[in-house]
Amino acid sequence: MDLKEQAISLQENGFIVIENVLTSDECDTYKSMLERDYLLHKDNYVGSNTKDHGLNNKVSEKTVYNMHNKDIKYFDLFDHNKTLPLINYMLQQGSYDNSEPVNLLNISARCPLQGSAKQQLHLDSNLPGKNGYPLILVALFMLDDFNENNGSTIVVPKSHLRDCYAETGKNYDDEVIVNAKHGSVLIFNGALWHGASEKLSSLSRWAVVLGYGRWFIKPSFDFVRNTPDSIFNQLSDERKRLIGLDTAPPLDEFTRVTRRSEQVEYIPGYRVGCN
Ligand SMILES: O=C(O)CCC(=O)C(=O)O
Ligand SMILES: [Fe+2]
Repeated sequence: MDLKEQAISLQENGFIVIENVLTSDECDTYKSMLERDYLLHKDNYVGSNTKDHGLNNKVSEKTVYNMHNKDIKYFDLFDHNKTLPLINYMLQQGSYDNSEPVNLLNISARCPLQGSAKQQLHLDSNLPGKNGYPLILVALFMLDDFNENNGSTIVVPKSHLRDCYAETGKNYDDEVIVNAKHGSVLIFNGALWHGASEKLSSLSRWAVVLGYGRWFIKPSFDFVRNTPDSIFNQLSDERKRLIGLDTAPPLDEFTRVTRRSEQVEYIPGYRVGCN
């Protein structure tokens, strides 16, 4: 499928699977980086006490956040040439001249553990989709095989066109389990109902979950402040923009009066895990 065909399929069904994006060696490399980063940082995560159907309860999964500030190699996923052109195309549609910026909003990875329950079907876009332009797209890189036993992601095709949320705890007849080989990427509209299935096996199930959005949507973390100099100094301008360093609001009217900036913004001095 060429990009236009992929875009049509994504628009119609709300998701698409692209196979063979990563080689087995690349998957292994990223998995060992994630295991390393998880062990390095997990003891310092703050907990969450929000009431959100358990989605923020991370006791039965390994999670790594903000990979952009841990290893520059993760950027090769962020701007992968088999995924980013489609994401940019979809998320620029309808903006002025179809050309306003797209940037990462969420950069995380998860590995549910054996016994991890089926996730509540949910949206990642905070707003049901109904016929509008997509606001957020998620690229879920499968670093392990996804199958019925291994907590594959469940989607409800075309649910990004509904104007409501999935009911709490309800199973839907039109749920589809997305089984695919490691190295595949599931790209879905943030308004699509989805969630990981129950994890029965003890095998690893790492997924890198990247949320991309239109520039005016708030990211999950403050990338302007949480990127270390050692990484910032190696990034191309394009990569700096991809983490939204040109779309953060200005401090005040004496600093800048446009919401977007010609220059990237950056606050130096951040040290990962030392705050
Ligand atoms: O890991 C998955 O299959 C989906 C994860 C997800 O939807 C989420 O964490 O928001
Ligand atoms: Fe999600």
